[in-house]
Amino acid sequence: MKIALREGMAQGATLPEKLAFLERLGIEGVEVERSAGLPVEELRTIFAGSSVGAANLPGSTALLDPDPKARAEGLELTRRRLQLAGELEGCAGVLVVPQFGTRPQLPDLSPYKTAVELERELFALQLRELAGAVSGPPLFLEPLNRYEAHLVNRLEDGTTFANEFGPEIGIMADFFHMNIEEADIAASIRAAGSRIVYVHVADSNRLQPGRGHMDFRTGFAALKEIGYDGYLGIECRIEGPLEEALTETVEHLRREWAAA
Ligand code: LER
Ligand code: MN
Repeated sequence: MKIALREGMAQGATLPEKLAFLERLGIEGVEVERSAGLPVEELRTIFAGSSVGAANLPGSTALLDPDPKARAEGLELTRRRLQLAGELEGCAGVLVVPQFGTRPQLPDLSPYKTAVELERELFALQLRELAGAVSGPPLFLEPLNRYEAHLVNRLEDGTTFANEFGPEIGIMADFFHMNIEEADIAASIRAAGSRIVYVHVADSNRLQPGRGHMDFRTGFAALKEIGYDGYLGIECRIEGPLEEALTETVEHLRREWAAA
C-alpha cells in the first residue's frame, strides 16, 4: 500500500515544491491536477528528481456533455492523459468521473429513450472509444454519492460499465462516497475485486482519516483480500495545521492498514 495526496492539497507553489513537501511527510504519490497540462518532458524531469510518483491523472468530465464539441474535446483530452499516464512511471491510470450533478444534462426523448438511457448508452460508447486508446495504465471510473452525481453512485454501477471491457477500464473506491452509498463497504469491495485500481480516503465527515467514525479497518481488510496493493489517495478537508494533520493522517492510515 502507498499513500497519495491530491496536488491541490499539498503545500507549495510549484510541483517540485509540492513533491518536496510530500517527501518530507513520507507520502509516496501525488494525484496530478493542475500540472497535468505541463509538457511531458518537464513532468518526467520533475518526477525523476523525486521519490514521489504520479499516482493518477485527471480525465475529462465532459464525456456526457450535451455539446458535441465539448464531448469531442473531452475524448481528446482523456486520450492524451492516457498516453501521458504511460510515460509516468508507476501511474495508476486516468480518473474519469462519468458526470457531475443529480440530473441528466441530455434531453428526455421519451418514448424513444429517457435521458438516463441516452446517458448510459452514450457513456458506454465513449468508454469503448477510450478503451481502444489504453495501451498502458487503465482508465478508471469514480462512483460519487447521490448528492454529487446520479449515473454511477455505487461500485456496482461502475463495474457494470467496466465489465464490458478488459483491464483497460477499472473503477475507484472512494471511502467517503461508499460510506453513503454502499450497504456493506467490505462486501462491495470484494464484489468489485480486481476492477478496483484506485482508492480515495476521507473520514465519514470528509475530514482527514482519523477525525470521524469511519471503520477503515474492515474496508482495508477487504482490499487486502482482493489483493489491492495500490494507492490510498487522501482527499478531504483538513482540520488543523496542514503538516501536523497530514503527519497524523499518514500514521493513522498505516496503522489501520497494518491492523487490517
Ligand atoms: C468528488 O466528491 C470526489 O470524490 C473526487 O474524487 C472527484 O474527482
Ligand atoms: Mn474521490
